[in-house]
Amino acid sequence: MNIVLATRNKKKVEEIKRIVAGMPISLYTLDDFPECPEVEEDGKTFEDNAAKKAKAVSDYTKMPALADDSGLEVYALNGEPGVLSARYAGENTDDRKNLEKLLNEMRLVPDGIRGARFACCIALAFPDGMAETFMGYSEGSIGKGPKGSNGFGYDPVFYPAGCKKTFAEMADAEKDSLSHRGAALKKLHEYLKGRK
Ligand code: ITT
Repeated sequence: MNIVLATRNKKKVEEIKRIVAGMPISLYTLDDFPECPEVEEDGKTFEDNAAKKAKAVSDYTKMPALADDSGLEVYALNGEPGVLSARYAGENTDDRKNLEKLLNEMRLVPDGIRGARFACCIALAFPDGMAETFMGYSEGSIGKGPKGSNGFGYDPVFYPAGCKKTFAEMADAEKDSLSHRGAALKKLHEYLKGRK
């Protein structure tokens, strides 16, 4: 199936491309559709935002489109930053500032209650308006300082459950086998197999 990846996050593109490498998919990106309009992410849930992005891009390109809406939910912060993960430190922010803000908010939170999970919703929308969503989670905890330089976003402070390394200290394949994105895309794979 030919599918357009409805994301402008280059790190997500990289991860999604390598995870779907074995699936019956040929991926296009928004670089192939430079005029494609931006979509406002105003949903309250990962599902709302992923479906909105996928539908808008499918509508514009007239092709099936796959979107990823994801983020970090920290239990001691009542689920923040959640759907606002990309904009945690403000509108014109970046990964470094978001990470700094998170570590600052967590500075008084003791070991033992620093639990968090990454969530990822993958949405696949079709030109006829139909859309499917697939959720994936990765449980873990937040470290006290950044470790490692692989990956992106909050990877340097996220220790998946039972691991002594952060996502940013892992090789690509190791992160993919434990990640929220890997889990959601596995469900997409099952769905695609069932469609044949
Ligand atoms: P698109 O909407 O164009 O896909 P975006 O970066 O705005 O790109 P989101 O709204 O889904 O995407 O925000 C996701 C944010 O959550 C991302 O910027 C990271 O800060 C964080 N995040 C998601 N997955 C992550 C991962 O695997 N590792 C680290 N941080 C992640």
